[in-house]
Amino acid sequence: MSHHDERTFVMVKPDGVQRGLIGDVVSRLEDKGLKMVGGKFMQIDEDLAHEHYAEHEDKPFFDGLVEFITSGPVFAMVWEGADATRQVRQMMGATDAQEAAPGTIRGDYGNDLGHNLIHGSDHEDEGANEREISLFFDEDELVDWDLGTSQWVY
Ligand code: RTP
Ligand code: MG
Repeated sequence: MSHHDERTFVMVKPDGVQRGLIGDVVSRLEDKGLKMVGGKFMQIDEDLAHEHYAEHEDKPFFDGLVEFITSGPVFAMVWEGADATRQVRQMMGATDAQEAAPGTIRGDYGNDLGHNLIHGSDHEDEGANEREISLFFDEDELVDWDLGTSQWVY
């Protein structure tokens, strides 16, 4: 990881998995030049959902949010690149998919506020990226590799 690079946590939510959009989301991040350094297809249990969304515990939508995020498998990922957290948030678009700009992932594919396809660490919440990465991944599940050194692709 070069000194200006940052890692961020990204997840295709159950609605995105069910609609077959894992590949599209991955493609967009690859096309942007970000680098995947971790990924796993998994089922989030109640405990992990509560921990991941702890900041929303007191909100009226919390129970529905936990129910949704545990309702089917997700694809959890770690992506690396310059300013990766902010870049991914920009590509995701607004939380409410109906308000998200065309060209953003939520704007192009998302249905509504609750079902918005993708999660990305909050860039305004200092350390959220590292916190979420360690919640979902062990250090040995992350791969340090260099996009620029393949001898097979040129
Ligand atoms: P996320 O954490 O899932 O990436 O989304 P976000 O940062 O854009 O939005 P956040 O404020 O963190 O909210 C987390 C998720 O809760 C659902 N939500 N429902 N019913 C409501 O008023 C409401 N507000 C938020 C959304 O699914 C949002 O992604
Ligand atoms: Mg959030």
